[in-house]
Amino acid sequence: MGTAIFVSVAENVDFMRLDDLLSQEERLIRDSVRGFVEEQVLPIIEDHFQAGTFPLQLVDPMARLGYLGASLTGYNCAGLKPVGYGLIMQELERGDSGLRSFVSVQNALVMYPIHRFGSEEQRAWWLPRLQGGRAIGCFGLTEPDFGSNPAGMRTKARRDGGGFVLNGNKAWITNGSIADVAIVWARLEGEGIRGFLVERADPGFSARDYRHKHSLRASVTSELVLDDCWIPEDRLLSGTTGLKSALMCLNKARYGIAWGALGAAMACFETARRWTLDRRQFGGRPIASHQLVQQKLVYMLTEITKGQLLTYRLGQLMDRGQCRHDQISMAKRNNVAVALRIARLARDLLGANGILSEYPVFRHMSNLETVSTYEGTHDIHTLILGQSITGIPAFE
Ligand code: TGC
Ligand code: FAD
Repeated sequence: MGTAIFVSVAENVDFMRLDDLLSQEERLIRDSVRGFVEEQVLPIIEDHFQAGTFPLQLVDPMARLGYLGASLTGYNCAGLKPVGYGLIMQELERGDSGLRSFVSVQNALVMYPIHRFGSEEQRAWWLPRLQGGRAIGCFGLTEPDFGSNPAGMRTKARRDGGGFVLNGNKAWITNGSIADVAIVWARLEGEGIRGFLVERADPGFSARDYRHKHSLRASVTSELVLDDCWIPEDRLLSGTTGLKSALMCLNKARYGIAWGALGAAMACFETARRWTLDRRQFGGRPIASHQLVQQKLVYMLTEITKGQLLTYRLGQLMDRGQCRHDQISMAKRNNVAVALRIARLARDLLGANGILSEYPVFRHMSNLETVSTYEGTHDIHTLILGQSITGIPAFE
């Protein structure tokens, strides 16, 4: 009996038997993405992380496996329910946060806004290309002086003959320089914040990569420059009606991050558990036999399990169309914070070996520093929840 529990915890990090709640299709999705990550991601990801490059060769297989646009319907998209989509994010981030970021951005921040706010022509042109990995997208909301507070954005658009002229800078944009299309949020003169489709070859558009990052190294991060960038009239996402439209996209991405962070945490927990059972100090007993070490492992598994229950329930609510944005904030805030703490504890338990690239924990730990900041920092989600509890916004 003791051995059976031991084995099940080790294999799935599924202490509360969440598997029993998943449909057969969801279990298949989870296992298939896990297999993809083990076979095609883990053997190459560390080299890409060290080199500071995104593994572009994975885009085609991920497209074929249906990960791009997975939660959308029509246009070749898989039409998965939220839990199935979340499991894809979990397993991809078990590999690397940079890979999950790529898929998050393509799904939640590029395909979703085109699907939700675009015209039929925009959907028909872009969605099959983005789904098939023949086009890559990015999402430009943040600016150098407006990160947590995008409402202050300075990027402007004005109507000009049969189109728009855009001016401004977007900062820290995932996939920026490899994107064929950027969803750019700008203040349209007299009309408020709207979303625009800017293409790579548009005159006045350019992208410059950030170099020497210590985090999310297997991901492209760029600054976008819009210098009198002219785009035709049909590039407006006509359904966008203010900052709220951009925030709706963030909800989708934050939901995926809440699942993804658990994948990184599971990888760290599994590594630490194996390590502490093998590693011997003081009289030849495994370090896992010491109470302080067990306490750390218990913390890790408990927090992963609580995080799993949170995301599963969120998925159910999203499926029923009952999910509020403050509920998503709670899951993003909690799961990323515990994942970061779990990664740091795993690094600690591996001792000196914890800093080696032979083990994934330091990579996950440094990635999770970014994940804690993007899509709303930990403290911005604290304030969102504070407002929801008290009715009082404390942002200013
Ligand atoms: P506020 O006045 O509170 O709200 C304006 C309107 O929007 C509504 N709203 C939301 N609606 C849907 N979803 C949400 N999450 C919403 N949050 C607010 C709100 O009810 C209101 O509606 P209405 O009908 O009353 O007009 O807006 P605010 O300007 O005060 O902003 C609030 C705040 C601070 C929470 C918001 O600005 C925020 O979330 N800031 C954080 C910024 C952020 O998360 N940026 C992410 C950039 S993208 C990114 O990081 C990608 S990483 C990609 C990767 O995975 O690699
Ligand atoms: P700031 O807003 O300057 O915050 C700095 C600190 O101040 C934080 O601790 C914050 O919590 C705190 N703070 C700010 N306001 C308050 C307040 N009112 N009360 C208390 N504390 C406060 N953006 C995109 O648009 N698209 C992308 O694809 C994208 N990808 C990214 C990829 C990477 C690798 C990174 C690092 C960032 C990315 N971002 C992207 C940007 C990200 O969303 C922002 O970094 C984030 O929203 C925080 O903004 P900031 O960095 O300007 O920090």
